[in-house]
Amino acid sequence: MSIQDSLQQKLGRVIAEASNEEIYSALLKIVQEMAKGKERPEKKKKLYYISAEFLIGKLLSNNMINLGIYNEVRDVLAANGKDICEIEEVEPEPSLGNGGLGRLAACFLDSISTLGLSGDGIGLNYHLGLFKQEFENELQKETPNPWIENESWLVKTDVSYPVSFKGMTLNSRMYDIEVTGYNNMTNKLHLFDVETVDEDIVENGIDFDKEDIEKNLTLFLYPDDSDEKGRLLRIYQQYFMVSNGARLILDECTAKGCSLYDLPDYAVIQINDTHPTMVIPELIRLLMERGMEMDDAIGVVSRTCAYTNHTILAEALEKWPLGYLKKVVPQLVPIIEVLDDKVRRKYADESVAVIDRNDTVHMAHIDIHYGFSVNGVAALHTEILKQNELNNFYKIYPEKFNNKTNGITFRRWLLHCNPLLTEMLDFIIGKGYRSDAKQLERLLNFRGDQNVLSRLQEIKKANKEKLCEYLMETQGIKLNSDSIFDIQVKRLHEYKRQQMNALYVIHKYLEIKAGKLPATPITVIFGAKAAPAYIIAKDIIHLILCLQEVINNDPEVSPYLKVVMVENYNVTKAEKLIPACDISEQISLASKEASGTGNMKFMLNGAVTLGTDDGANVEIHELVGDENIFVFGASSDEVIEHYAKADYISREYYEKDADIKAAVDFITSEKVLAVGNAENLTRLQNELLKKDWFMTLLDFKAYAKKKEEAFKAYENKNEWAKKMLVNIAKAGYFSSDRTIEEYNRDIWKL
Ligand code: GLS
Repeated sequence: MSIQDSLQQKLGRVIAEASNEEIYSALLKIVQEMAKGKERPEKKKKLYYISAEFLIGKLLSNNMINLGIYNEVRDVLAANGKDICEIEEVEPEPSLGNGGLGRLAACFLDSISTLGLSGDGIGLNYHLGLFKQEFENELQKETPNPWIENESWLVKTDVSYPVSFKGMTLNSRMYDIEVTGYNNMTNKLHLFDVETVDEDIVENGIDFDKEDIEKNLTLFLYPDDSDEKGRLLRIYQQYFMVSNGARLILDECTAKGCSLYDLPDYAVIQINDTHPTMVIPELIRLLMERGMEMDDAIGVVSRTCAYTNHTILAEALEKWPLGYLKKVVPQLVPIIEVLDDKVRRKYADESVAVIDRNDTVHMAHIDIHYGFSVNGVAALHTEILKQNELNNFYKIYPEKFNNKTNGITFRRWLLHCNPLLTEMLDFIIGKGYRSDAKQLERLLNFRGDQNVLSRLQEIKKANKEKLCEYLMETQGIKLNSDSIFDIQVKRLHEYKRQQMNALYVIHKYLEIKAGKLPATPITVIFGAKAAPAYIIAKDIIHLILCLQEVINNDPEVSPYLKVVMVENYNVTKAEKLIPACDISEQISLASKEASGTGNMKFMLNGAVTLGTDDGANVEIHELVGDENIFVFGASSDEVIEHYAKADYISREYYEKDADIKAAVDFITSEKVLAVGNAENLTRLQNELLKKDWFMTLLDFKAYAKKKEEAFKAYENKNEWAKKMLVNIAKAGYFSSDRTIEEYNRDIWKL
């Protein structure tokens, strides 16, 4: 049946008369049926990717692209007076992730299916997601982000397990989302839920009773953990996720005839960061329950589990007091004690213990000792793990350590988000790059082709205009599409240094006020959510919103400089921002950004990176060469040395440099205080002057200088277009298909 016919059949009437909502739900059903028809036949060995986050984004268009029906649907709709973009707007974005780590998991599922590998995701079905960000009085306000509707991608299954906590058992329910690969088969994302969850317990913003586990377990991703109740809730969530996951894995393997001792031949479990670490003791416990000796169980599990490390920030490497585990999952405690005991018997080194002298359990240590692989997510990051952060482990297990540089799915981050560029690429280099990303390099042959260079500029301009329209509609902000779009969108964190970019905005504002005008107007765009309990991050958002107010309303300055903070930055917004970007801000303090994946998305869409030699920026730099990237700042070695010597004093930079002083002082100037709060602004200023843990002032001058260089280079339109072209052409390496091939070759062996 043609798309037109099946759509009309589902609608029960002609397309032209149906509402966008009706068309969306009819398409959803058509796509689900098609995806189901492509479900992978069971193979002996399967990968289970366990993750607290899967930032999957809207699914309709992506699924239609992967099923090969997107263009046909678009044309049928258009012929009936309907706009596919408006249908896309109807779909709520599932809010199941926070940042790069969650989006990576989603890109991986796409590539696993695209490569025809057998692999499912396991996670939780958070009803209210992370949170929705609203701006009120120049401050971030958090509200619930409900996304589950009657008609959704979630398919209720009959899988359910009783999960026991101390003094309580909760019955789970598994929901599935089909994940269809590009021109290939369908795997599943399994999301576990509790039927007793109750959204009505949430009041004024995102507050709720943290002790009412039956009702709150799957409400939010990363509930506030600034108090003990919040931390216990996270343990409840994590155990619920892994206990369900572990049972599903054992059930599926036994159904295939696996004798539990052969588990590693049937299953490989990729532990995405430390949130799912309890899957290790839980599997050991379940195997023992099924009659296996403990030592055998430990051996089997250790050959099944592999761990990915995504950060060196101490705050993100989870540690739980043993007392918390006793309160929530006492059944795991004796197992974790044995795991610790075995380590202590073998290695005298206290730094590699599972349970330290303060009775704190180091989750990553469990993963490293009792998993067979430990990988970092970019070359530099893996080196830092081996030589610094995890050096004591590397000395024990050199063979376990390996690097898997992150990647992104080109289906979403090129084909879907940038149809104009896709069309141009199809036309000049052929469609082969869609499944073999390396073929993008063919674009290099067109470096001297004036038509191609002009077309690249036209496409960028068209994408900028589209973004302008969108920001006008959604936030009432008027932007100039002829200005330079300088974009920093990512989670808000001091190490990512949005505050450094904000200081630059102030610097530029002061320059313009003093009569020094930029050759081309500049638009600086931010988008970021701050964790609700992260005070300084929220102060940085406050500063940016104040600057937006001050600068955009200053008639002397706003024709040359504008600032925008995009509200509720998410995947949907990323898809609109990234194709419109000229300068991609990747300015983390060197050594701190494990990889970054936004950097790859921007590059692929023809933005030029302004960044430090950090994370995957290092690899981008190597690929595109010095002329096609703007790199500045202290190197990771220098930064690591500063930390080791504790010799960085931010105030010295402030005192010896007039530009730095002026920018920092401006934070609490009359102009800013007229629109903002003294408390937030003073706190932020003090943080910069007295602490500045992520060395903003250290790199500020180098940053400002490089940025000027980038702006100057932009003036030569043709040379800039060549830089765009080289960035696109060299982005092939960052396809998540390449990353997944490497995971499979070195770790999963499916
Ligand atoms: C992160 C890192 O901060 C990012 O650099 C990285 O790209 C991402 C995926 O590997 O993982 N780690 C983390 O805790 N959140 C992230 O986004």
